[in-house]
Amino acid sequence: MDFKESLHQLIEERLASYLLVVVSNREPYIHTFSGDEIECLRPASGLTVALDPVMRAAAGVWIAHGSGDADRAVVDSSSRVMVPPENPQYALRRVWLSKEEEDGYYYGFANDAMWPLCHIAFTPPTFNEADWNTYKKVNSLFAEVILQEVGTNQAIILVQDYHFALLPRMIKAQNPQLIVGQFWHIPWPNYEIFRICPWQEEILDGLLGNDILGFHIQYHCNNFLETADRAIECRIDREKFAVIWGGKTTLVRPFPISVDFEALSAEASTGKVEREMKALRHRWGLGNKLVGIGIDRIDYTKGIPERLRALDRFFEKYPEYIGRMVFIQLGTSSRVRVEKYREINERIDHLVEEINRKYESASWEPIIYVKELASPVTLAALRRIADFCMVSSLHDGMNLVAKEFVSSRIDEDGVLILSQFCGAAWELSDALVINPYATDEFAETIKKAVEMPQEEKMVRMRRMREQVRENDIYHWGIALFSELAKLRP
Ligand code: ADQ
Repeated sequence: MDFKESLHQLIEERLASYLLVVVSNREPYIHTFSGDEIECLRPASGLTVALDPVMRAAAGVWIAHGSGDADRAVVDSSSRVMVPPENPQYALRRVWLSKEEEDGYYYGFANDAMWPLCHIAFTPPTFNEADWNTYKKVNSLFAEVILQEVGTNQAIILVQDYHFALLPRMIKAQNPQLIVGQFWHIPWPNYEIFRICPWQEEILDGLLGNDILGFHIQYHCNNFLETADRAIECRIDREKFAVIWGGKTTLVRPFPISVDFEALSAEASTGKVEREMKALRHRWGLGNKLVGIGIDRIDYTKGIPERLRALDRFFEKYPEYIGRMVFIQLGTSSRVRVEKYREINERIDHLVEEINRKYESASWEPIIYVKELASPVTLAALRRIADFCMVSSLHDGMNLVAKEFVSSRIDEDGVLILSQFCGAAWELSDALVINPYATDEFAETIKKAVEMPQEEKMVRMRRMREQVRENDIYHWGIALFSELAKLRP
């Protein structure tokens, strides 16, 4: 039986009498107007891939911020719409936020305080009291909706991410019978960093409302235990890996997230992807040049300037590659209402221009920077035409781009250059692991990647594919839901 089926079975057999509620900021289905028509979009994220089938099997409720411009047009009087549209199986309950609420809670506290606080990328958080108050307000708004949806049912609530640090305590205080788990998709920093947060105790108290708190890797779990130990008067049970606070226990566990390996592998060999590979080669005049790729949401944590500097150093030291190699950086902008994001966008623009000007000729430039949100087919084609893929995050919970690259390489070719500061580096030890801050070493690693013997490339890629196949997104779901199932009385 494959992991997908086992996950269904687990939900049907062990959690059947429970209402399953997922809470996330981002919705799994977004309705938008396209002329007079309403379109339903599915944001491609690992989380939706894993939890959508689970929610279908469990006929649960997914609660999320209704952010599409046509979202209100399709819901019933309780702000619910059944999804997926073509075969409705579970309820999507939308929570409406005003522009001020979205600014303070999402762009403000979540993305301008919690995000930089948890990522050690030397970008200081902005602690704004008004944003913090809005964050609290929005967390309580979601808490009310959850309690309303649950009513008198037995329920398992699975909260997603750093947008809802206070929510678990709020719902547990109102209904202690609920089984509450949270998955934290980003790193947890060490105590020296976390203690700069003026509201550290409230945040920890909120998170310790969970029965289970999951991170990607053990290292982040350890940081969390150390933080709790030093910041509040709790007890740490190192045998059980748990925090005891106010007489209640929170288990802290690693659940390394992943991708749908089989689906990505199958997609990579389709005619559509192969046609797109040809089209991309033609569009960028790749000929027989060596091709490196980077695929990112533009964020200061992703180490994009560091990657560009390493490329600059590579061409400086090894001019024989001038004209023979191109690096394609695909970047989609995000959170541009936050100043730090506008700054990183500008920095990258300048660096690309500077490096291209330094090395370009009439018929070639070293960096092709494409600012677009690419389709799954284009992404798969790009991953397949690459000789190497660079993932150089300064700090990252997991980084799915690394696992997607490996999953698409059905030819077992291609080299992954991977930052040691990504969660993925703990699993993909056959990548060429780099420190993105060490520019010279990074440049040497690019050389090693382009000169790696074919046999070595294949051995490494085969082993990485095995690792991702054995630990796919369904495996993640099984691990998480098995732990939640153990908490039933
Ligand atoms: P993110 O910070 O968003 O996720 P990541 O895990 O790398 O980072 O996922 C990014 C996703 O966006 C990938 O699926 C990628 O293919 C896609 N993507 C990036 N650029 C794109 C583009 N230009 N066009 C189209 N798609 C693009 C957070 C944490 C991570 C953690 C995930 C999941 O920061 O550490 O791995 O959640 O838990």
